[in-house]
Amino acid sequence: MTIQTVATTPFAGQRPGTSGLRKKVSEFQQPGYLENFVEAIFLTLGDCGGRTLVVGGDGRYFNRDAIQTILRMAAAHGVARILVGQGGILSTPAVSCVIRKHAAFGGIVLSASHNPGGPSGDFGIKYNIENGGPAPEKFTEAVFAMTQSLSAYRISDMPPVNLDAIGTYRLEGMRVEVIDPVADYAELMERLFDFDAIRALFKRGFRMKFDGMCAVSGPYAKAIVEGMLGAPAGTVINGEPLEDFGGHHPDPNPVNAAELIALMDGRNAPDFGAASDGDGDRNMIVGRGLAVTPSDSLAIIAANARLAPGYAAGLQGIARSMPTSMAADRVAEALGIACFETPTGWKYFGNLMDAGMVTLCGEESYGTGSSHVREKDGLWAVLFWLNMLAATGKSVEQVVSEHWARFGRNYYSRHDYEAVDAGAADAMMTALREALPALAGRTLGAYRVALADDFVYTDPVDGSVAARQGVRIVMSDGSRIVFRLSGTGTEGATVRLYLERYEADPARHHLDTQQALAGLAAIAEDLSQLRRRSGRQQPSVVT
Ligand code: G16
Repeated sequence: MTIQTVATTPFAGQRPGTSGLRKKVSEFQQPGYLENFVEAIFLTLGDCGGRTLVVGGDGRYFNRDAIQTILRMAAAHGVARILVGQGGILSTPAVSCVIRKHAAFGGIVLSASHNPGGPSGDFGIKYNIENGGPAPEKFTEAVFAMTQSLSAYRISDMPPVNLDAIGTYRLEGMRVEVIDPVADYAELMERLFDFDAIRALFKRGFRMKFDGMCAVSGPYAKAIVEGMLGAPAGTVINGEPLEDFGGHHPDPNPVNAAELIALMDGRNAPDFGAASDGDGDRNMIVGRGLAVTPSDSLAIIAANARLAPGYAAGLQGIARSMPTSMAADRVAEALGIACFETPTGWKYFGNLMDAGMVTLCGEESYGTGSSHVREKDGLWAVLFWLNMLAATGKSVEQVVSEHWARFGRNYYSRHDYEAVDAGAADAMMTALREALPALAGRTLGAYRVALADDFVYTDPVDGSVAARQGVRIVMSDGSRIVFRLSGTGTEGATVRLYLERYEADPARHHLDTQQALAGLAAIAEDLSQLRRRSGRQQPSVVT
């Protein structure tokens, strides 16, 4: 075995987005494309001698090939020990858990999350730092800069490692440990939640369906929900990770998890439904005939946190991304704790959690999590809900209605316009930004604008500033319209329009969401001319 230095030239467009580098598989398959990005990570990390790294992915097409390449490059860069999930599988929260538990230096996560997989789908790669969370922008920008000046990468010619057999291998002086992808994570979950109470719930005949969407969370849900918690076999559906996710779009929202929604809307629906995404960090919570919005889920978990043993001491604080509804803010106020508003991207929560300023974090994009790891965590959220239902004996619908009755309801919806011409999307954002200074104080429909700006975040821990994080128009009653461009799409631009309206009166808590938000949607269209500019008469996806 020898270590080779291979000449290369930079590829354009290797700047990581909201969550790592996500591109079409075909782009990643170009000779040197993955290698260049991985080389840039290693060069940014510096001396890797004696270090431990974690590697795993969501099992999508190209996962195994990418892992073998990364192992050969890690060996060439002097990494001492590398932990790999069996079959190349590790959910994103499990990577975070393993990094923390084994005091690794960091980890490489291979996933394009909720984006479709397969040869014509997407692939992705990101680096997580030693706290288990996504690398901050300072690091990702350094990696990008490095990709633009590379002239060579280093790689060993060692043979492929057998990823399917748990065990330890030695290659080029590097120790490769193929580990059980579920064990460390399951042990952590058992410490956080009241497994006895959940077991008793299932014993009483409680019925649940967990949709693994043919992605990574199937094995975790089977081991924990069916295995450790005693839910009947068949509780987990679409539980085998497939390289193309069975052709599905593994994004747990009511549109993409239509099979689960139909089950939960049907006669004889189970008591509880849940789904997770490609890499296991997103979640959707569903009651009978009711999909809980992620923003509500965060607020409800926060309000009931003490029911779970791992959170019995209370919360330090809550953080949500800017476009996420303000439902959690009301809970934070009632609990007398801080609520932070950050840009979109889980990486922005890391500092707050490390500093002990927040315990719970959540995003409108079906992401919820806590400081138990430094990623959002789909199955964790599902277990939190199970714990809550077991402890209260209430149904999902009851929990949600009672929450609205106590705190009021934040009607909320996101309209996505996908694969829009990038120039048209940029022009729309530029026009909106230019219109902002004249908006404050104006009356728009039934609303008066209290604040109109392009969100700027100053991290309270390290003072770093993230500007241009989304145009927001906040009305005097707290209703909001937010526009931003997605940082995770791989085709053209995805325009996201977020709408939110607060309703205190319980008599008006059961309106149709889109109707409740129609006035704000009309204002948003007037301001942005989104339909004309995008050439679309309606959004591609409404959640
Ligand atoms: C990633 C980020 C999330 C973000 C989401 C959507 O999630 O980790 O913080 O909310 O993308 O981002 P955007 O609106 O820019 O597309 P995931 O699950 O894709 O890793």
